[in-house]
Amino acid sequence: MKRPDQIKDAPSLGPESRVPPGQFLTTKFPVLTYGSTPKVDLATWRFRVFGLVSQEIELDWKGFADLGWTTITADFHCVTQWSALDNTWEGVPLSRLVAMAQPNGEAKFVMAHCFGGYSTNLPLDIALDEGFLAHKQNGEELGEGHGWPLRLIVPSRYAWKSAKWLNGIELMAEDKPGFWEERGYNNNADPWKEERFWPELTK
Ligand SMILES: Nc1nc2c(c(=O)[nH]1)N[C@H]1C(S)=C(S)[C@@H](COP(=O)(O)O)O[C@H]1N2
Ligand SMILES: [Mo]
Repeated sequence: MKRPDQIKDAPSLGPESRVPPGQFLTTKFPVLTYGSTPKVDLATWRFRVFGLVSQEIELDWKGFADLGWTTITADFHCVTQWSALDNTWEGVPLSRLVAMAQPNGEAKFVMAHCFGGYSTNLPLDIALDEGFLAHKQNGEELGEGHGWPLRLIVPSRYAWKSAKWLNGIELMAEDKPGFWEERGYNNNADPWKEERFWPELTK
C-alpha cells in the first residue's frame, strides 16, 4: 500500500485508503497524556532551539507569534489505534526555526522537549521535512490538554512523536530514545508499517 503522505494530493483520497492497518477512524480527538497536564504561562513561556547549532534560538511568546503562521492539513494516528483525519494545524514549520539556528554538520537527530518532562526523538531529516509547530487546531487554540500553547506535529509517525507543551528542540549527533521510545515504543513509529513497539517485545 502506498503511503498517503507520499501522494501529493492525499486528502482527495477516500478515507478508507488513509487509515493505516490496525487503526480505526474517530471523529473525536481524545486527550492522550501520560501523567498530568503541565501549567504553562505565556508570560514565562520560552521556546529554545539548542544543541549542535551555531546560533541558539530562544523565543518568548511574542517572538513566536510574530513569526507569521501558516496552516497544514494532516492525519493523526495514535498507537492506541484511533486515527483522526484532516486536522488543520496553524503555526510554523520546524524547519524555519532550525534554519535560523544554523545547525552544524554533525547534527543528525533531534530531541523534542516539553514542559512536564516528556520528550521524543526524531531523525533530523524527518523533523525538517514535516515537523510543524502548532498553536491552533481546526481554527482554534489548542486545548490545554492538547498541548497549549504549542505542540509538535509529525504527520507520518504515530502521534506519540507529536509532543505537546513543546518548549525546545535539541539538535544531536547521535540518536537517543525519548520518553516512550525508552519504554519500548518503536523508534521509527511508522503507522503504515505498524511500527508500534520494539520488535523484541512482540516476539
Ligand atoms: N508532552 C506530551 N506530549 C504527548 C503525550 C504526552 O503524554 N505528553 N502523549 C502523546 C501521545 S501517545 C499521543 S497519541 C498524542 C495525543 O495528543 P492529544 O492528547 O492531543 O490527542 O500526544 C502525544 N504527545
Ligand atoms: Mo498515543
